[in-house]
Amino acid sequence: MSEARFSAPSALVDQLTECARTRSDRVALIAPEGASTYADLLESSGRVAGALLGGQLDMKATRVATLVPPGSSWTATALGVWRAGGVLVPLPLTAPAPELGQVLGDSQPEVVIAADELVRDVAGPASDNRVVVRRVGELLATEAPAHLPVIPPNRDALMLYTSGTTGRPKGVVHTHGGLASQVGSLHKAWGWRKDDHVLLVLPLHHVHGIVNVLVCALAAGARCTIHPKFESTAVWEALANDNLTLFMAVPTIYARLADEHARADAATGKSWAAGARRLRLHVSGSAALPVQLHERWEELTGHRLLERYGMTEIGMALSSLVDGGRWPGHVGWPLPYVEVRVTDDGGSVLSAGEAGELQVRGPLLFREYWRRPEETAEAFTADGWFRTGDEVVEMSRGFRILGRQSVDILKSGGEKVSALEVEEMLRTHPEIAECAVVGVPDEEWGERICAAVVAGPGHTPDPTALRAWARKQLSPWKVPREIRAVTELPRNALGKVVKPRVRGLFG
Ligand code: MLC
Ligand code: AMP
Repeated sequence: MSEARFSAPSALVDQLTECARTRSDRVALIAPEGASTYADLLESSGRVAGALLGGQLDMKATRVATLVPPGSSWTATALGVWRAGGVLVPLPLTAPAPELGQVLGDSQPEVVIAADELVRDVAGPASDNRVVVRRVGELLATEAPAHLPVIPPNRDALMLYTSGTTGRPKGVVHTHGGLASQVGSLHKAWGWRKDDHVLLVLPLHHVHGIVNVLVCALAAGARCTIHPKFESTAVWEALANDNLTLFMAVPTIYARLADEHARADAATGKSWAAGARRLRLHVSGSAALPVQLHERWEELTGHRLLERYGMTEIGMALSSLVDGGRWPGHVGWPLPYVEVRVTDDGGSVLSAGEAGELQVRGPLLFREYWRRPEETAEAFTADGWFRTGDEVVEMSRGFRILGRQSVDILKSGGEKVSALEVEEMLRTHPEIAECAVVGVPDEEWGERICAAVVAGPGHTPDPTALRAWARKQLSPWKVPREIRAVTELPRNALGKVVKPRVRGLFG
């Protein structure tokens, strides 16, 4: 059940810079700012590194937060942070001020780099947390230094915030060596090559967009076209006209694309589908892909989606095969350098065909939850396996993901949401006495976040006003799409809220 062949990792930043040097005059990125070659990227990231170092020799894992839209500036900034020896903390672009403040307060960066148009969004949270804001344009105009530090593989590189079953989102810390292993694993499994051309439409605050798409492309010497925000028509046009070879997205995006295709006139639809057919691989992940959608995509484009399973803490763990071996409802087998096992509640290892928790081991894994030693320790078994919290079963056609062990971890449009975090926030509203947040199966979003609320004495909360209020506190994907006032929450004999019954309140 495992494949653990592995050679010692190099630092991700070395892979990226070495590859960029050999591919210097080739186009690396096609972004809203224009096309840039690998030489341009080395030059611009050197400038960012120089500006961040400001005469120091090495940032020595100082955190650098960024609020920059996907594009060549984002890429130069990320590579610049890594070349200077810093740790990249990419902030979600649409997070409201309180969430930006939480991440800045927890990660304690020295600086937040913001795009000109986003400086205003982060100014308040940054000043509350005494973090300096610098404009990306100013960094890109600095002179690149003659020497940059040597970065060891065990140096922290990337911190991504993820929701869990307890408390506020945690910072997941990946090292340069771990990320190099993630990239090496996907290069090997999916046959990345320098003539690949991938389309990026995903946000750059997750492993999916950062590692699987952008960094894998750059470390292969390939080309990445960047759409800073997903728009279905623009994606179809790119599939039809941009000579792409790879496309990767979450199921919600495939569903939206299929719907857009259904709305198009016959000639347009035909040219879109013909373009999509020419790619070598279409990949889906980050959430369960409904079998019906898998089949719909195949009918439309002739491609069986390659499904893979991953997690912020581990990168990618399971994947269907590039050459055959793709079955609807199955996410394939362990990727290179990944060991997996399935255990029961008591920790005994189960055999193929038996359902239990997926546990993962390997050099790709995160190093720690930032400054949370207890939660880090709890996430691993005594013998060093990471507990994913996902129920799986190994079948002859690959692994099947059966669902989360916790009812409080939800996935909406590929974004993870903690029901407890949303409940905690809703309870701070003066008109709400109690509430329960659940994920309701939904064709477009996978799960739709819904909240049942019990009003405090003398109050009649208005769901529309509540949603508007929640939008100011929470990232858009955490805001309940439906809020229903109830007189009481369904509870069991012990007084505990019964979430499946709450789910039943929503159609
Ligand atoms: C946006 N909205 C969402 C949402 N994203 N609501 C629920 N869930 C989401 N994920 C809200 C908007 O705020 C808006 O609210 C309404 O939905 C419509 O907005 P939109 O403009 O149509 O949505 P859009 O911005 O296009 O976003 C949809 C999306 C995006 C699917 C493109 O959510 C997305 O990029 N998801 C991918 C996330 C991802 O990369 N996950 C990987 C995690 S890593 P209103 O109120 O105004 O109507 C991981 C590991 C692994 O999981 O295995 O990969
Ligand atoms: P995140 O923590 O945002 O990285 O989300 C990781 C979670 O997404 C996993 O623990 C799974 O529950 C879910 N997930 C990722 N890929 C898949 C997939 N292909 N099928 C089903 N669930 C998935």
